[in-house]
Amino acid sequence: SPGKGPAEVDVVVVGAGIAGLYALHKFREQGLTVRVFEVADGVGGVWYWNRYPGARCDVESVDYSYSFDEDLQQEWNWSEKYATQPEILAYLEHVADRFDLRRDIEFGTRVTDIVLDEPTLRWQVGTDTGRAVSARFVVLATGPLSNANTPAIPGLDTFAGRVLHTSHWPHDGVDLAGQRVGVIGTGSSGIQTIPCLAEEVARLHVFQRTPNYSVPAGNTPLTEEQRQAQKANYAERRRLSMASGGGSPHQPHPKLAVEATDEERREAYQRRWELGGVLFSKTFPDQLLTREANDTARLFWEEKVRAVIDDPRVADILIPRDHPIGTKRICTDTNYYQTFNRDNVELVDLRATPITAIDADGVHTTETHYRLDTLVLATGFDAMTGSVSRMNIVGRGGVTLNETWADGPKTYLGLGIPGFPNLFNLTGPGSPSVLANMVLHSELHVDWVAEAIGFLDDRGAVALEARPDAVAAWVRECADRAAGTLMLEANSWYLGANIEGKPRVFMPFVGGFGVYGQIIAEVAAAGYKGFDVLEA
Ligand code: NA7
Repeated sequence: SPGKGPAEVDVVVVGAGIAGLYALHKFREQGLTVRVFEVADGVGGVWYWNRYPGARCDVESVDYSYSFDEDLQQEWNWSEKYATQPEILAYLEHVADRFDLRRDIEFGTRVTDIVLDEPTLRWQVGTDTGRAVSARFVVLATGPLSNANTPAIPGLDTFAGRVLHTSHWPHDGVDLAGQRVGVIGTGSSGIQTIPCLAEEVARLHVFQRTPNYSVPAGNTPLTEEQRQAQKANYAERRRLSMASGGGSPHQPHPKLAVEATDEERREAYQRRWELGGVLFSKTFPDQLLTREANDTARLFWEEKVRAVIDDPRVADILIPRDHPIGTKRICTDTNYYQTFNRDNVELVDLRATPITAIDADGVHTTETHYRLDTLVLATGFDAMTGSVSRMNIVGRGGVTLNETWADGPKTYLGLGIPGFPNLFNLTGPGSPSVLANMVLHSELHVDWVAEAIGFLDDRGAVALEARPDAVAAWVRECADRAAGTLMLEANSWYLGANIEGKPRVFMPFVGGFGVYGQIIAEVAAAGYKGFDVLEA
């Protein structure tokens, strides 16, 4: 509330999700004063908000967990291979308690303004509760997938039933038994929730605009024996993850897909299929590099999926044709395609019959009116820049970050922006971001920022500020690396393509998590090459 808490700190952290919690812990251990502002009433970030039925992580729980504390990783017991949202939230609450984090977090508080005081190079941080704090450093831990996208469908606000967004699911749950329910959206969230909703509701209409590739998650409970084996091997598992393409320890096949024999390919895809989940898109190292390699994976996938869908016409609608497999994040599911064999589920192909409007009773397409009691929006996020762009961030000369990024986000290493000294954006554009394991990525970024602050303090310097030439070179490098892959062939949210009017820029660094970690470590070791070190 206004007036409470310190008026000056070393670091303000925005957001108490995975990155923000670790940032608070790390900086505090370093002897810095830290204040965290969080909109929600609790910790957890996306795992606080995304409570829809079936919400689960698509990275294995043993990997999608903090590595910074050996006792924590040895003592926490994950119950399943892929943890559910409630379990991940319980874990993050445990971390908050264990490291006594809550005393420096102000909940229910949205940061609205972050304004540079040029003479002192301090940041003035303002919030919607009236609390204001001045800080030397600002760390944005607002998350790349946190700003919900609600489609502008005419009449949406006239619908008489309940409208639920997957990322703002009611905390006390919803009873949908006996209802006619519509789901708009078939990305990861839709694909996870549709099989669960189908079992609960009387009738489910799935409104699909673009089909996605989904692979069975292969989720299973973990036995005590499996947990012990994982824990015994944790150090090696982490080492491999930190050096890997995406932050998990699994290695791609030693051959290229185009070099392997038919039999080797089938075997490799089959093994990954059985392993389950997103790693299918990384079976071979060239799978996202050439169409020829990609097609081998796509055709294997299509055969598997067609085999479980009863009606071939329904299968035709569910199979993507617009993009190579893996160029949008692969979805992972439990019985998604089988759900369309149920009598109470109907797939509506919005490519053939687009939605024209919503009225009090339901959804109109060009062909039919669907009467609904509840409408579920699984329509995703204004990804990577959405949450940052909602804050009024003002740097040198009164120039805002939104003005600076009007043609798309431009950074040095994802971590530095000229005109915005000592402002660090975690896991955002210009870093591997959503292409990597977000927990290890958050740790990598927080550790880098902590070391940078230590570097400044050791030499009595005031600030780090990225140089424009370094930004230009990094932006070019990111674009060149993306252009060398198939990633530009999909209208994905990596490119901002899901939000009308958003500049089309491929935002993540595609060169791999391990490679990126090396690059930012080398920059630090070279005395923050590409940054100006500003002395008092
Ligand atoms: P996504 O992956 O962005 O999926 C959103 C879905 O909503 C997608 O199928 C969209 O179709 C659909 N959508 C969005 N707007 C509309 C309108 N106006 N009409 C019909 N359909 C629409 O979000 P998720 O939440 O599923 O997943 C995001 C990430 O979170 C995921 O990759 C994981 O990493 C975690 P479209 O493809 O645009 O035609």
